[in-house]
Amino acid sequence: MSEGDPILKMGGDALKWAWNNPEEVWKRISRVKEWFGSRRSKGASSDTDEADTHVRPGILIIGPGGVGKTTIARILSGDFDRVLTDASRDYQESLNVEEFSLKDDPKIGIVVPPGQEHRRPSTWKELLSEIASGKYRGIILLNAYGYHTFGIGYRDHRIYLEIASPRNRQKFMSAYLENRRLDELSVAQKLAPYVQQCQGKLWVLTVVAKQDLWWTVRDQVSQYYSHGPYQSEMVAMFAQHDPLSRRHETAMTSLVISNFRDGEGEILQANNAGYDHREQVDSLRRLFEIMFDLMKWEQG
Ligand SMILES: Nc1nc2c(ncn2[C@@H]2O[C@H](COP(=O)(O)OP(=O)(O)O)[C@@H](O)[C@H]2O)c(=O)[nH]1
Ligand SMILES: [Mg+2]
Repeated sequence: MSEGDPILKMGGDALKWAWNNPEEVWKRISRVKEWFGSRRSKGASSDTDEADTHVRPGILIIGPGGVGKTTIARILSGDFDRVLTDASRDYQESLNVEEFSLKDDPKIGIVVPPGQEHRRPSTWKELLSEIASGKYRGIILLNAYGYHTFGIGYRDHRIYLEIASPRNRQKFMSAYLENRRLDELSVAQKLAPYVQQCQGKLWVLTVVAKQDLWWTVRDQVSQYYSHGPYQSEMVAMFAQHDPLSRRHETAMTSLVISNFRDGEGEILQANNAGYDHREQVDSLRRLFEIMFDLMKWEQG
């Protein structure tokens, strides 16, 4: 692919790396695909799965709305073309549970429930009880340090209307980010009892996406997820369980490099200067390495 490629010019999406390194990507993807396609380790499987002809989910991707769930699901199912071509489109809230079948095995899927608060009760209930019953081998818990994309103009947002006047974009952003980080915590809290109930082997991978938007405060972010309130939630989630049957990892990454805009296209925060293509490549590489590690642990 030359630099003049029209898809690359659509802008915003630095999965150019994937585009420019197809061999390396496919090597990695095929290992991940193999893993998704393998049977779960003993103890986590159930007999009914054998006869199940429906999409059999292996990995659950969960998190608040707008954090990047659909994007990471596409990357993990090898759907780079769609990630590239969709980058220029407006954000679409996912209304239903999305199932991404890995390209050549329709029986294996990645399940992505919608994240918006008002959509949670109906779609999450079943998924949560499936976690407890051991249907998933792993959960990707997606966060974005509060940078949750939303679909309306920021001045119409409930959080904007709640801040004391004089209101402005900056005040909105700090209130919004704080509020959304609390929502990330509430997702982890909600998940905890079901993860505790699950009898078999189960890994949880915390992915903190949108690194390109919080790169300048990365020490703070890393502190927040590895020592702060988020970590306390994770400790609670894994309490009272045989450490051999649980594993938690954290990966910080940028799935896409793009400005943070509201639903009307206004830039609320530019992606951080100093975060470039190379940082993103490294972050995606680390994400894949962690996944290979989890794969080995699962089979061990
Ligand atoms: N800047 C930036 N934007 C991202 C990143 N990951 C996803 N996005 C964007 O965030 C928006 C929401 O992503 P999506 O995958 O639809 O979120 P979902 O609601 O959790 O499924 C989309 O416009 C993505 O392009 C990232 O790492 N950095
Ligand atoms: Mg989605």
